[in-house]
Amino acid sequence: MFKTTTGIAALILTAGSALAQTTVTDPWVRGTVAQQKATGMFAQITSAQGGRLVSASSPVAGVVEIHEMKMEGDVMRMRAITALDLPAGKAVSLKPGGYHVMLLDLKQPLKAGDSVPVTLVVEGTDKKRETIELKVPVRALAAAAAHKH
Ligand SMILES: [Cu+2]
Repeated sequence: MFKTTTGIAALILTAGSALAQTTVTDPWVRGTVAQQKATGMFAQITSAQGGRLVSASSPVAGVVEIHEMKMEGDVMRMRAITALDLPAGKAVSLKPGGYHVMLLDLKQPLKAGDSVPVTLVVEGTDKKRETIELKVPVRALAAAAAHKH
């Protein structure tokens, strides 16, 4: 009896800590206009024990990539990266002009007030993968910081 109880408690503890590993705060997606096929998702991501954002997906986009912005000469360009490092306990900002999750091949325009399901996969330093399901609100397309390829 005692052994069984201990086993269950240990399992619950393990599951609980795995879920709490990564926190995503203030996620949002930039709204799009008709015919626009790509947009960015932004958020603050904190991994308690450290890890890497290794993939993202969303039912509204045919392709989802992790992007960084880099100066090439005097032109700011974005490119896909295979993973985004999340140092332990440090909030990493995904924001316009910086890292972002790129939603490509959009199936429909995204309007302010909508919410978009996005799944993030974070690989911990122990190689365990954590899946984070988000409902991300869409914010109006801002005039500043146009997001173009
Ligand atoms: Cu991008």
